Amino acid sequence: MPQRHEATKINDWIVRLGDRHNRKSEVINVYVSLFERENNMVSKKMVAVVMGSDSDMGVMQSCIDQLVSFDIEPVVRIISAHRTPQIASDFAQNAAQKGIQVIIAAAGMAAHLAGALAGRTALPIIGVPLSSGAGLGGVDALLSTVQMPPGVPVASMGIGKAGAKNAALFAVQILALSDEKLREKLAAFKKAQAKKVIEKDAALQ
Ligand code: RP5
Repeated sequence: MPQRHEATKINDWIVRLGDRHNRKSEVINVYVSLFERENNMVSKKMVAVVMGSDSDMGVMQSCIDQLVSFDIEPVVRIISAHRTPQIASDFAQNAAQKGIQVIIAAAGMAAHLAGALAGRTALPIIGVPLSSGAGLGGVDALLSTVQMPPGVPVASMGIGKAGAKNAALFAVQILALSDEKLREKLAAFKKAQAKKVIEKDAALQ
């Protein structure tokens, strides 16, 4: 049975090939997903974490770390709905064909990234509103992310680090619907989390 890194290399190669032959990659990606599932592997590229600026990385690292703790290595991109709108549009339009199943989009200030991506793909978009130094403490980004018009949903998390971590967990929950290994990891995560609270309570008694 091939090791995980070998399968990842094969997957990368197929995606590169797929870029050249467009729709063929959709079919190939289905086979890669089945192969990975058969071998209890989590695909490297099932989740994308996109942020509006490198200044968002300080907070979004916690999202990436949370995904990695579930053995999901996300595609990480800096893409701005305002500064690089064409790249944002191309990214959203090509994401599904590259095997991405969930997109986490984080931005501060007038945060249009999650909504702009949602307008260009049917993949589930999880929005993370961020607080930027020049903004209104993140409320500006929260309202921009959460108030989507009917027909173009974005699952908005809370502001900042808590929202970033929850975005990762929400992505895991979506993927876990069709992945038994992830379901087991989620159950273990919840159990460990509960244990910590119980221990803290016990320490006070
Ligand atoms: C948003 O504007 C970014 O997501 C970031 O939170 C904020 C400020 O960006 P920089 O000026 O730091 O690049 O688009």
